[in-house]
Amino acid sequence: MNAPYFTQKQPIKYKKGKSKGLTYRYYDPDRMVLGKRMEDQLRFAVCYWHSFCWTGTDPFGGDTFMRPWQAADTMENARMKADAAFEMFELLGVPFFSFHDRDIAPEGATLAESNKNVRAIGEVFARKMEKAKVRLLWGTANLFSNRRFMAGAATNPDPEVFAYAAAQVKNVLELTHELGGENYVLWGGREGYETLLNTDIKRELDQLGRFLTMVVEHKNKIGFKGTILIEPKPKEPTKHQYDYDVASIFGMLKAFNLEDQVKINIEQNHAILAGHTFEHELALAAGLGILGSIDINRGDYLLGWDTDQFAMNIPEMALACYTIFKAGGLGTGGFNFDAKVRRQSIEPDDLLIAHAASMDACARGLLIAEKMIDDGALADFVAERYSGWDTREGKAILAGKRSLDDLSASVLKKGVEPQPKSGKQEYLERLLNDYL
Ligand code: XLS
Ligand code: NI
Ligand code: NI
Repeated sequence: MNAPYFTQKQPIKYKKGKSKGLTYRYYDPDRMVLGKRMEDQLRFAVCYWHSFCWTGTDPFGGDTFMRPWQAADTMENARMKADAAFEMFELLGVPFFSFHDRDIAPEGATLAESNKNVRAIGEVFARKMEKAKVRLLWGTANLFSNRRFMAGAATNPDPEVFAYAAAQVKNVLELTHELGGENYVLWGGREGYETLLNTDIKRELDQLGRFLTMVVEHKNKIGFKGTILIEPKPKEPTKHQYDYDVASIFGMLKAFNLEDQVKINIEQNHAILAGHTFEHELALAAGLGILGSIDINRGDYLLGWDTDQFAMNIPEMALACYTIFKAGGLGTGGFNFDAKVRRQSIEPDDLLIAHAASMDACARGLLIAEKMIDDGALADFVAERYSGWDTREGKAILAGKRSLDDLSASVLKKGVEPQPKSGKQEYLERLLNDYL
C-alpha cells in the first residue's frame, strides 16, 4: 500500500460552523456536556468489519472499493489493513475501535493456525494502540461466516460445532482481555432456524443457555472486568432468531439466571427490523437495567434488511441520546459505528467523511438531549402523569398490600368513575420540536 492511505493528512479538528476542509462542526471532544467531556459521553468506536473488510458487494455485483489489502486474504495484507485502520483512527481522533477475529486476520487451515494469526495481529494492535492512544471498545468472534456454522454455532445440532464455537470465543475473549477491551460482544447471527421441520427449539435454547453461561464463567475465570453484551437482531441471516429484540433476550437471560451478568448492545437497524423504534429498545433495556452499549447506524425504513447506513438523522439521534443519557449513559459501552459507506462511495476519504458527519449528528443529538434533560419539561410531564402511583394508596398496591378483594371493595365504596386525562401528545411533540 502507498501509506498513507487517506488524502486527508491532519487529524480532523473541531471548528464551529461550516468550513472548507473536513472538520467537526459539532463534535467538540473537550466540551462539557451533562457533567462529562463530550468524548467521554459518546465514546465513539470505529468498527473494523464494515470500514476495512467489506468490499462493496451487493447481491448483483462484486467489489467496488478495491482497497489494496483486499486483493488476497494474507497475513501481509492483514498488516496493511491494520496500518490503514490506525491511520484512520488517528485522523478521526476516535477513542475506540472494535473487531471480529476474522476481520483482523485470515482464517487458517486449522483452529490452531487461525488462533495464531489472530494473536499475531493482536500483537500489532497492542503496539499501535499504545502509540495512537486508541482503546478497544469490544472484541467478538465471527461465528457465522464459515460454512461449519451454517446451522448455527451454540444452537447447532452437532456438539462438535458448539465446541468449535466455544474454542473460538475463548481465543477472542482472552485477546480482548489482554488488549484492555471494555466489553465483549456476542451477536448470534445464525442462532436461529429456517424451518421447524428440522429443528428442536427446546434443545437449541438449552444449548444457547449453556454457551452463554460458559462465556460468563470464563470471563470470571480470567478476571476480565469488561461487560459481556448480547446484540439482538430479529432476522437475517436466519429467518427466526432467538435473540430477536431486547424483550426476548431479557426473557432468555432470566431463564438462564444471567440477568445480572450480561447486558445488551442495541443496534438502530436491528431495532427497526424488529418493528421497534431505536428509542423503544433503548428505553426498555434501560428500564430493565440491561442497557450496555449501542451499534450506531441507520436502517432504511423502506427496506427490510440491514442496510447499516451511517446515522445522520438528527431528531432520531436526539431522542436516542435523550433516552440513553436520561438513564445515566452507557457505562463501559459506547457508540460503535456498525455502519458502512454506500457501495458508490469508493474514495478512501469517503470513510472519513462518513464517520465525521455521523459523529457530528450524534454530537448534535447529545447537545439537544442536554437541553431536554436540563429543561426537564418532558420528564416533569411524565412524572406528573404517573403521580397517582406516588400516593400512599398507589404505593400500597405495588407493594403487594392490596388484593383484588380490597380494590373491589374500595371502588364499590367510592362509587365514582376515574377521571380520564389528556395524554397531550401533540403538545409534547411541539415541545420536542422546540428543542430541535
Ligand atoms: C450484524 C451485526 C454485527 C455485530 C457484530 O448484523 O450488527 O455486525 O455488530 O457481530
Ligand atoms: Ni451490530
Ligand atoms: Ni447489523
